Amino acid sequence: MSFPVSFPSGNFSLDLLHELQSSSSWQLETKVGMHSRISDLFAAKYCYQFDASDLYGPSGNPSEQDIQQNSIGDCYFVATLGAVADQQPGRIKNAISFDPNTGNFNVRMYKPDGTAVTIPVSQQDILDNKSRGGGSKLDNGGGPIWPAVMETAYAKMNDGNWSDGLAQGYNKIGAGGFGRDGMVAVTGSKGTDLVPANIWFFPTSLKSDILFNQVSAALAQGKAVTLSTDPEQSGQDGLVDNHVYIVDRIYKDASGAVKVELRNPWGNNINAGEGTNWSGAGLIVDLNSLINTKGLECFNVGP
Ligand SMILES: [Ca+2]
Ligand SMILES: [Ca+2]
Ligand SMILES: [Ca+2]
Repeated sequence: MSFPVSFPSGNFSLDLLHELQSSSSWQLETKVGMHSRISDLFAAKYCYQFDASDLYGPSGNPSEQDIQQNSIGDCYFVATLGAVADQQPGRIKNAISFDPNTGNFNVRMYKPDGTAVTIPVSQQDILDNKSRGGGSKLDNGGGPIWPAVMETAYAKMNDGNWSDGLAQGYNKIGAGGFGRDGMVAVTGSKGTDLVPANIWFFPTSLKSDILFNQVSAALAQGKAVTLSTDPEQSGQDGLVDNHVYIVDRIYKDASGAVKVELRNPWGNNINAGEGTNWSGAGLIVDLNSLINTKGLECFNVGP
């Protein structure tokens, strides 16, 4: 739950009022001054717009449904966040801690070489992320803040000077990337890319079967999986080009065709083009078709 700045409950103000009623004007001035200083102290220590109770939804766990990418071009990062949230929620929860003494969320994140760093995300940083139309639902009417906290930490990790704002970091992460770039930032491992072009010597149906076995095994083992797209070389596959999706499921239909159930990190498929314009986030695509059009760049399987 999000509340505007709130104050500790109790009869603090009422008691003070009674005292003030029996004070001389000199005493009054002193006591009002003290009250104001004490209030400042309380405000500094206890009253934050965001705290640990705002991180997750009612389930107490992060979910892919908390992701809604808007104005920052980091689909590869927020799709990875969603995939990790659903498969390994503990990884997200362990990465974020709230410090009630500073109001900061401290985030463990990983550089491209896998080195762990801890990034402080302030109250103001979260509002800044919201105003930029970030990857949480905070800027879409409200929602759990963990994606905004993680995305802000990622921008800060990519910004050389926090004191002049985070434009540099947001521009860098918004310039695009691969699923593996998001995966290393969140988990410390780039994971494994499964690239159909690397098994070119097999016919499509065999490639499809190989990928089916690898991806279904990964999901069954609780690993996070994303899918990156390329512009098709022929036809249309229903997926936004140069985009990264969360892989929710892979299965064979009654005819044996391999289907992939994806979730768009936009939180919808509005203006997706290719005949897939609807308000829902999910969509199901045919893996053979993705391979034939060359619209499937790769799957990325996390640790
Ligand atoms: Ca958003
Ligand atoms: Ca900066
Ligand atoms: Ca496409």
